[in-house]
Amino acid sequence: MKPLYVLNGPNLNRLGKREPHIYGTTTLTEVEAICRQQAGDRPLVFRQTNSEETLIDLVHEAIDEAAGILINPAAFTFTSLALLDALKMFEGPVVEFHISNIHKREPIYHRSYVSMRADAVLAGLGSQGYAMGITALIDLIEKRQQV
Ligand code: CA2
Repeated sequence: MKPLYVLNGPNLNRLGKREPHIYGTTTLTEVEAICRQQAGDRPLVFRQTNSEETLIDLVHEAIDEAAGILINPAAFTFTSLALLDALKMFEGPVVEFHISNIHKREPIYHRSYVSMRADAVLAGLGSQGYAMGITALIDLIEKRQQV
């Protein structure tokens, strides 16, 4: 079975340690455990990087390896056409995930390039919401297999 890829962008390695009023107190290590538990028997690759280049390289790796991608691109959501281009090369389902509700925030957080490729977007469910992101991704993968 091909793995699910869960990719996390810049600063998310600090999750649970700063701005708990926005991002909560759950750490990224705990998020990984949540994702693995929700994925059940499905293999899962979980990565975080602060580098745009590395994030694009990870999407390239997923193009060859992954059944689907759940991505929290963090600030690259709003800036990276290169990330959008890489995601467009991926043929499986893509779920865009944000811990906070980006649409409730300042206007600079409202235009997501990644949403132009994502099959589904989840925002505002907190870190525990990664579990729902995994369920949504598996659902999208299974629906494609039925076609
Ligand atoms: O809500 C999200 O998941 C975001 O993708 C997080 C990004 C932010 O740029 C997006 O607008 C929404 C940034 C996360 C900043 O990382 C922190 C991690 C821990 C504590 C404070 C900030």
